[in-house]
Amino acid sequence: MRTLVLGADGFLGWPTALHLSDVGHEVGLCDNFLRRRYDEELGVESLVPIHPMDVRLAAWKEISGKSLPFYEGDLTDASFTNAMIEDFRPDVIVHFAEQRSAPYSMIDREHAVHTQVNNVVGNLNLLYAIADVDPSIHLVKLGTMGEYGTPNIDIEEGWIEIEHKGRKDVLPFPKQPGSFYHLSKVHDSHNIMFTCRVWGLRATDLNQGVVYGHATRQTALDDRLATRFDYDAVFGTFVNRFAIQAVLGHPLTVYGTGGQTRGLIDIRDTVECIRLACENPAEPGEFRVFNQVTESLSVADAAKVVAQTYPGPVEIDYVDNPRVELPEHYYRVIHTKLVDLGLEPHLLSESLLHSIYGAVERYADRVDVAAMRPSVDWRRTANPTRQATEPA
Ligand code: NAD
Ligand code: USQ
Repeated sequence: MRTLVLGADGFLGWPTALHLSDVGHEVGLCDNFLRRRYDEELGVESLVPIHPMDVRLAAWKEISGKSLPFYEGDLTDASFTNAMIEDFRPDVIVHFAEQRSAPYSMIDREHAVHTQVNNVVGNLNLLYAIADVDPSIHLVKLGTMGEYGTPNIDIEEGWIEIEHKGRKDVLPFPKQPGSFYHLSKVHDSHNIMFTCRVWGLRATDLNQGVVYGHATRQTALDDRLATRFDYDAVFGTFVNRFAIQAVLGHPLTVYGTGGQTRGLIDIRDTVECIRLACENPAEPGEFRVFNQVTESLSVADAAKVVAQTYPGPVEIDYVDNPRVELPEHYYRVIHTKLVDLGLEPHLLSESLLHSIYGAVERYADRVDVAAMRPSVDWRRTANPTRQATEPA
């Protein structure tokens, strides 16, 4: 199977490319290194040192004997996107290549516009390129559980049967996203669904929960194969951040009461879910949705799991929530489709001990404590003197 991984220099794209290569896919990679530029903009770095792409690829060649072609370019450049797909001729495209931080998208107008243009235009160019070059290519697209928000009913896998005024239909599950980033994913989902319905494309939208963990079987083989480990207040996600705070002996920063619940998934399960989606493709014309989570926990309960599993003392701090989100709510996610395909999930308590604390202890001296302080507020106050600026 020829598999093109877009966003292959990122936290998830790199380990996924290695995992698929390891199990026998002929893998091609694409990235424009935008994520590395966000680090420069924000003045932060991955906790675990990451190597340049040429070093990563040379290390994988040395270890596995496999050469992976790399396409450097930007999906918002339509001619680059078309040419890459024409050249690589994939059976399946795994699309990770987006701006993925909710706080980054909420910094100001400039960052909201950048997020939506980068994500929505890149994805739209990709849909056109697939339709132009080979409509039978299966698109595996990373969506997010945050597209659904936190409704007071069970969250189905993409579709819900509704009875209204005596008539029934199966319709897309309602979306109530919580940031301009999450909104960009909803826009993507609509564009993909439309092209499946109208052009007959085939796609799997993976509504993934918050990913935690760091090492996969392949990235653990050599330091040069390590993937990034973000912990700052803009790109870091809460479980990995809590693990760092525990190791450093700093209080875990639970926002608000911590009653907000999220779907979670271990990075080792992410790479396996992608394999399962690729190897069991959607039918032509089908827009398929999987909820890619393995368990749901409130933020406060996740902090308790960290406190229980870390061998040292752990303090929990309840800080003002900089986000606008429901503090307490019902949350039940249906997530059976990937398990039906064979996924055997890891659970958070076991994962923390497996790899996260070890990685943090090894690189604890690289932590910039100030970078973990919440810096982006969701609320907006009127300011008629504010000047619009253009993206750099
Ligand atoms: P990441 O930022 O580490 O990786 C994304 C990669 O895409 C980066 O290397 C970046 O340079 C590249 N990229 C961005 N825009 C591009 C463009 N226009 N052209 C080419 N390359 C581009 O993010 P990640 O954590 O690996 O997440 C990957 C995907 O999974 C994202 O779409 C994200 O929304 C989704 N997701 C992530 C999580 C999570 O917890 N990390 C959870 C759910 C969904
Ligand atoms: N939170 C804390 N303390 C912290 C950081 C976050 O309590 O120090 C809380 C937030 O208020 C939020 C929850 O933890 O309720 C999750 O926040 P997060 O920063 O860990 O993750 P989030 O912004 O939701 O985004 C991440 C990824 C994104 C992906 C999403 C999946 O960055 O790419 O789409 O997880 S989901 O949340 O299911 O939408």
